[in-house]
Amino acid sequence: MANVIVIGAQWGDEGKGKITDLLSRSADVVVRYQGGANAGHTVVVQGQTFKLHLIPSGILYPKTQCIIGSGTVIDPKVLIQEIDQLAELGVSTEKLYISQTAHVTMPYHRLIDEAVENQRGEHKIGTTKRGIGPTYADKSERVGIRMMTLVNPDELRSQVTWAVQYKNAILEKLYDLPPLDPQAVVEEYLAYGERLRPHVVDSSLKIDEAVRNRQNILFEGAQGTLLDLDHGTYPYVTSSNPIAGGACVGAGVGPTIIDRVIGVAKAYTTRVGEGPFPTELKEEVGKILGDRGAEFGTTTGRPRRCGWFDAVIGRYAVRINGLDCLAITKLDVLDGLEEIKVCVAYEIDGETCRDFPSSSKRFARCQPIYKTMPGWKESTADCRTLEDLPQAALNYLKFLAELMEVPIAIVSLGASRDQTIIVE
Ligand code: 2SA
Ligand code: MG
Repeated sequence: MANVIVIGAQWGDEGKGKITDLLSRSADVVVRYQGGANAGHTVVVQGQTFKLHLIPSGILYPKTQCIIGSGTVIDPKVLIQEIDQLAELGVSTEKLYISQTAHVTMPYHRLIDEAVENQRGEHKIGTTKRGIGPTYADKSERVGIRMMTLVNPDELRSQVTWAVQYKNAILEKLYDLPPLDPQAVVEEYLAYGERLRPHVVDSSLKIDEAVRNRQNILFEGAQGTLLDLDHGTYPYVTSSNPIAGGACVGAGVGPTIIDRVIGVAKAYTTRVGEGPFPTELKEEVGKILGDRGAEFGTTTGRPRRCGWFDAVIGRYAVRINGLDCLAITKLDVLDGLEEIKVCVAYEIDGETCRDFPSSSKRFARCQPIYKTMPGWKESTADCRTLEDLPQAALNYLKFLAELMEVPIAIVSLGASRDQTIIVE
């Protein structure tokens, strides 16, 4: 398997969880490199369903080391809840490592995230309100608290006391919110530091050890390409770099150790939160996709907006991430549709455009140009090879691969591990 990056090729929720779960089987190390408690994947253990936000699902394999890298932001409260949840199910977190240089989400980050969203009115982003943007903003402003401080009581006391006082002025003056009690925050976070200390390491060094031992490393992206801070639909993006390039920065490795980049895309498109979405279907078919695909956010439970597959953003994801191949998920959700549309280009201001416009304003004016394909009546849920698929489904996949000029390596037809076609 070698060293592989798995990224979302759309707006997140592409089903990366299932694909990384499949690949985790042959991984020695799984690394999260960006994002925080805004991510979410549903995991089924011993028939019990539960949600992970920060810990990679690779934790379910006893031998796999899981690393939460430097480029992530960590809400210690959420992380400890996840560790406790796993312990209740008898899953050990002994091999969970947290980067000492990752930044810590503080109570004021969550408050400010919510307050800014409320103040933005019609300009709101539709964030998950998990404090992600404000935590990354503090990192850039160089007033953030890092994991190495969280686990050092003396440093924590002095830095957190100062930070809470600094933020209190902002909370009161800008957002009309009551101040936080610095002492109470210090006590709360001292306890978190105590719990998490055994997990905190120099993660870049830990990953380097694995590289030198020729172990297989899986870099697991959260969110998706179009939510990338630099290359997504700004300002309707998250505050980190989910794209493949983000893996090197966020994990602390050089690009030369990466062997393969896999993009995960749904057989249609979804988006949660605000922002332009050219192929969005607000009527009947969109509702069918949402119902059949159970399209609700794992973290916030918000209904996801649904639409047809957009090959313009698909090609963009291939370019921005240097994708070697694609995993197409949830093909089964399209079963039974009379016809299926694929956006092959946009019309913008009377012109045809085949490339993703980097201006969100232009993107918002794009009208999809569709190719309509016949659907299939049969259920694909039990197909295990490409030959098992109805001809129309196979044609659909072939057309997507042709448009994006990369091969499709994996097709997923349902949530369970065996509902998968691995293309030889
Ligand atoms: P934030 O909270 O600052 O990162 O939000 C900024 C934008 O990024 C979007 N975003 C996401 N989109 C899809 N899936 C995400 N993860 C959760 C999930 C979302 C949920 O697993 O479904 O449960 O609602 C995710 N995280 C961030 C967000 O919608 C904003 O558009
Ligand atoms: Mg998700």
